[in-house]
Amino acid sequence: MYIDKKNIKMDFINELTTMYSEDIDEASNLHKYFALAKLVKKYSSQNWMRTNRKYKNTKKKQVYYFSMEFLIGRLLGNNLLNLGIKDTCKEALSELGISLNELEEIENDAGLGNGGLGRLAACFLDSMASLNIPGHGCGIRYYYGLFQQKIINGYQVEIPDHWLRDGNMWETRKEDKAVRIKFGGNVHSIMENNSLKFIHENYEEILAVPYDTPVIGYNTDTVNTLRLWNAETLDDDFDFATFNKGQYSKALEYKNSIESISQVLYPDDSKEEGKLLRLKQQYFLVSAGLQSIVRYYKKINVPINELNKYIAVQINDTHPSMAVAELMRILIDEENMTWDESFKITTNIMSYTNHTILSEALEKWPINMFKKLLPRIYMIIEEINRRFCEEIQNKYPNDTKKLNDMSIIFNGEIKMAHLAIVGSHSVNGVAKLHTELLKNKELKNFNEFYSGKFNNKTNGITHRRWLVKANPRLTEILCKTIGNQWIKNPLELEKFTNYAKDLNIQNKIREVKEKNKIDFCNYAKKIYDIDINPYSIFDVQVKRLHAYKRQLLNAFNILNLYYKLKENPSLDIIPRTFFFGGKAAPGYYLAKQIIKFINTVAVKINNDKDAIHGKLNVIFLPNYSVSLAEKIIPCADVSEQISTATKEASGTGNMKFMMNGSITIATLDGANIEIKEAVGDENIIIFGMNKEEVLSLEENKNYKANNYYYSDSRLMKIINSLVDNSLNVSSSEFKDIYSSLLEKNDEYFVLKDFDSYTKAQDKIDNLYRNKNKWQKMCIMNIGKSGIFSSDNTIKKYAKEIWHV
Ligand code: 26V
Repeated sequence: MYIDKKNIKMDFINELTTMYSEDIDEASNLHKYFALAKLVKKYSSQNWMRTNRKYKNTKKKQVYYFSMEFLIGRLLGNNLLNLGIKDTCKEALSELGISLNELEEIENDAGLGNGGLGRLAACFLDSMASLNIPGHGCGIRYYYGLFQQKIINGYQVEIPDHWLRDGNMWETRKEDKAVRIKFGGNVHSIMENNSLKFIHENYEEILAVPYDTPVIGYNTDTVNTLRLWNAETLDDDFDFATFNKGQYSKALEYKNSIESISQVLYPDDSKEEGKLLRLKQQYFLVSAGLQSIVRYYKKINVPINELNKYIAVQINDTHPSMAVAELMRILIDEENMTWDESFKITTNIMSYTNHTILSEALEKWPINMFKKLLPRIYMIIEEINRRFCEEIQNKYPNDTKKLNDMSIIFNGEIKMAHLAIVGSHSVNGVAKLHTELLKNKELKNFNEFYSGKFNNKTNGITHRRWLVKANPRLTEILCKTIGNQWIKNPLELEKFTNYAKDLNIQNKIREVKEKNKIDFCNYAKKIYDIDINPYSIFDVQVKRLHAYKRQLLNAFNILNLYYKLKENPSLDIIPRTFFFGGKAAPGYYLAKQIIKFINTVAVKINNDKDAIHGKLNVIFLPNYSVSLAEKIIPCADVSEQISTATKEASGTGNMKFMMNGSITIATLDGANIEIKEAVGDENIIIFGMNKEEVLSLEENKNYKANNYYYSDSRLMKIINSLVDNSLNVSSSEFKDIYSSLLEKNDEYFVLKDFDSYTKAQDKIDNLYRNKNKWQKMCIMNIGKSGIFSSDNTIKKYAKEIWHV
């Protein structure tokens, strides 16, 4: 479709008139944003229809990415970019006296995810559409996204994220495609035509209504679908009038209890809590998703006993792993297929991605709770497990340890990861190291049992959002230097490495960063009323707050620098601004203390102007989100990726920074290792223990955090400041941090890696002084970042797992 400036102007004015009966002078920015969003959706609607029709007619295999989280962020800028009309639209609006940037800022983030796992799902959707892969998202339409974070007096305060308040122009409600979901009740079996049939009775039935959002591919006609399900009562028209007063409010209570299923995203990404509502959400998602898929294929006359030729389902972490049992239920109970046939089809369809090896995050459900809510699903899991345990016993007779270790049901609990592994044909980790740890450690028994099932798919990020959209200045330099083919084929970014020593390009890269930094300083002044020196090194750690990510290590190094400066005010260091950003799970007390600690350090340092002479500045950016990431990452000189080796499955922020020309300071953890392999040792700063050292300390249990405290006077001073009054807060304020280090023996080896980290930070300071060398490193990082485009990752999923 050809769209020029004239069309856009006319269509936009039309849209404003029909929607609001307002002209440009009258309309608020909110209305202008809505009118533009509606218009952009309209521009994509022909292709959306054609894509769907094509899929239906050709019956090509389609992928369904099942995820409890899709951390999409804003869509306006991204959709304009992928439609190829962003510049035209910007000019058209500007001729009408409207700033596109301002309108983009109006959009609420779709924050339907916690962090890496949810953002990965969003990047994958973008790549699938851009690569013309028939791949759709299946998730929940949470009424409240991840909470908004305010920082009040240094503490995190959570505010509900009412992102749908003003409406959402991108979604379309498809009430005619609703399905029914059954909870509770009881199951009994009868004989019918010589076979056993299962009758589910006395259940409660609710309605799942899909809302579809177009996923527009870049520079292609493909428009895929993100289908998010909304929980509703079956009959919205309770005859309230006939109820007396008491029953009326009871009826409303009932309605609320049903709707609560899609009301709120669980904000915890660290600990499994075992909440009934979460279990309901998970079943709601998989049942709605699979029922609608099966209905679709029956409608287009696909033989259901060949469903595996037509679909692939990716299970994003264990959260949707009940998909295995739900598909079995549909095939057996509703399509009258045999167990064996159903199981073969199911495992052929399903594949599972693991995103964490932290044992506290592995999902387990108490049998009693599960059975009561999902009696038929429980029966099916029991049967899957019975057959699986039989196989284990056949293979390893008399090995009870193995049997207990591998069983799906054990000790009164259902282990969802085991269900996902048994019910899938592929299990993948998200970076080389992570997959290796799964295969040789955490899931060793399973890997031995199912040789060939385990594989690696290193994560990726969409370079369209994280480079083209987030960093237009760098994009322009890249296009002028190596052409624009890299946008379609990100591996072509490699060509940029030929310019690593080109002084002219080095200079341009430096200018881009400087301009981005100045923009950010202006933004920070406007939004937070803070002054930042754009000529300082921007050192950035933005990610969820978690002990293993070690924001504390970063903060300790800052305090150390501060104490050094106090002692020697003429210490020669390059001015640095340390940025932090990230949310803590509301119930994760230690993580919240770390936020308060960072803010306390910030107050202390930023207010000590005499001692610091503008050399140190610490800023905690509130409410880290996709849209804030898009602003801060293009300004970063230094990317902090400092998790304890073996704990970060992959990380994806690391890739976003690299792509924007930041230098990474990193441990040998997750995808950092692969970034190092790509850029070479001389273009990344590595420090700290490697996996062998961490594993050996963990296994031998011979780490003594106290020794580091007593033998390193810097650490002693820093740790003492947690509990004396030197930071001007109550001495009990940080007692949990203190005890996590000295009494609980520093689980994540902050003290152990401290010395190595400070040296790595000194190295950064030194390197930055040599402008040419630094710029050369930046160029190498940008040039080598193409392999971390999610396009590459998705191509591997498509070829090796989905076979599409
Ligand atoms: C975990 C849990 C635990 C139980 C309660 C609810 C809940 C909700 C979300 C999660 C997700 C944690 C897993 C996760 O986000 N992993 C991250 O996945 C990224 C993408 O693969 C990866 O880059 C990060 O290293 C990994 O931490």
